[in-house]
Amino acid sequence: MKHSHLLFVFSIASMLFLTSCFDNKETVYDNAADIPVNREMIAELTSPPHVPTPVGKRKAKKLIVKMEILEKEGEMTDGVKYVYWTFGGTVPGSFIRTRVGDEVEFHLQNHPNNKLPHNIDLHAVTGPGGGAESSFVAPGHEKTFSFKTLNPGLYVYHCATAPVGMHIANGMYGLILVEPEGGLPIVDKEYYIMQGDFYTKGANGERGLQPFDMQKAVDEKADYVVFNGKVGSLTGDNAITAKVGETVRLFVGNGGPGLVSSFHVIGEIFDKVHIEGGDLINKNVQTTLIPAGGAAMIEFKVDVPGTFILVDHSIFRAFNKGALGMLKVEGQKDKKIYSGELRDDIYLPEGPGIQSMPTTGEIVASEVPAKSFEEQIEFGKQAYMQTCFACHQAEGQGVPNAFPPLAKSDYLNADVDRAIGVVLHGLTGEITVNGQKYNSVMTRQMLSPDEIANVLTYVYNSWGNSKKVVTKAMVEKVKNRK
Ligand code: HEC
Ligand SMILES: [Cu+2]
Repeated sequence: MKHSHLLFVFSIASMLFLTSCFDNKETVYDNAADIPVNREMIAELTSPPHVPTPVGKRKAKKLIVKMEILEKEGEMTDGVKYVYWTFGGTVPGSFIRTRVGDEVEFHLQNHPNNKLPHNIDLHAVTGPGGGAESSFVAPGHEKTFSFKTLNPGLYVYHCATAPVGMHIANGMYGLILVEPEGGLPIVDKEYYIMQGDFYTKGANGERGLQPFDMQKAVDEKADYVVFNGKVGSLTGDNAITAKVGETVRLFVGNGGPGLVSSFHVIGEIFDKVHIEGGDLINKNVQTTLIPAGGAAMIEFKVDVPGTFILVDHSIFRAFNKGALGMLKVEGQKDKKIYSGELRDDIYLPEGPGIQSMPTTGEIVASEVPAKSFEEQIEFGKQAYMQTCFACHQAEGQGVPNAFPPLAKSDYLNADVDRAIGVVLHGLTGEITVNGQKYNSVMTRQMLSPDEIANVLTYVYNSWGNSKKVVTKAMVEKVKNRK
């Protein structure tokens, strides 16, 4: 009897407990301005390509953001220096993660070593200048203002101090995310990427400290178009990563100042895109347009391993100006989704006659002959970069299973006449280079004897090869041999 009595009391208690839980259930506010904030919290800020912890189910808070402006020298690409103006020391600036209803207390600090005043316009702010009017701050000062996040979405922030274009061009932009009530759906990996265009006095690649070029910026003739402030910020060891089967969310912004981005990931289809960073979701997208001063949230599942290249599909920007990144995916292959190369057959549309690789036909020398060893190397390098490079690669390293290496090639170094013959007549059939078998076709290279001598001298004197000098006479001797 006693037992059942106890059970009864217990069940009443738990019912009361449950009811009180339901009473506490989220009140839905029609107006985000009415969402109450209770506690205070220091915002976690991260530098690209990282993002802070998702808001999840947390309640709206008073969120304290401390952002320090730093003017500092950095590297645009190898040997090219640039003085960046930054929010938080990086381009783009620190990522700010909030939720709807947060009351953001923003502290903008201008480091005393800086030379200029700055301010901040956050597109997530409802108010004059997006905060710019209240945040204009001189070096050695700190300005504070606060705002309530009313609309969920992914927003750009940037400096809006005159000349505005110049402050943005120097790297003063970043992203602030306002998550909806309850947070965005959970994914496995999240990354922060922002495109920007840069204008330098010297042309692309010109070395040294490069000052900002106002005229090029006005003309929108960018020397560099990059992700995350510099060439190579997301390539090689800096690549972002994921594992097969994971879901990835990219927070992609475009700081401009001048160019619109056609954001694309080679070999991946975006399952979902929050267009322009808002609520509207488009599905199954190949390339999404990201306006200057705009953003997009991009989600996809990675199904197969490999290196997926992130580009602005205005493609010269990717391959000539720097707008190229990498997502490296590791895991099991899935032949159902992607087979990989199945076979490589020789395709000769002109008929079998071409297989003999004709050796006749005069080639007119296109250049004055080299007068010295140095000139031979110089001309040879030019010829290499124009013809051989496409297959044998910049450092002569070749491509596994396709193009044999010329760097430290035992095949090359063993027999100079044979190497001359390869360039003169082409090569087909199985060969072994450094222990690896190749069975492919190198077509005859349309070069004059002088050019062949130069290019082979360059190859022999590069990448650990045997330092032979090849002369025009040596090439003619092989050519006239029947
Ligand atoms: C279109 C691609 C292509 C181009 C362009 C090309 N090669 Fe090759 N090369 C090959 C292939 C493929 C082989 C291997 C052929 C085989 O399997 O029989 C090869 C083999 C060679 C070899 C012998 C193997 C070795 O690794 O030592 C030499 C030497 C060579 N190429 C030099 C050159 C030079 C110099 C140029 C530029 C003037 C050049 N090639 C341009 C594709 C190319
Ligand atoms: Cu500024």
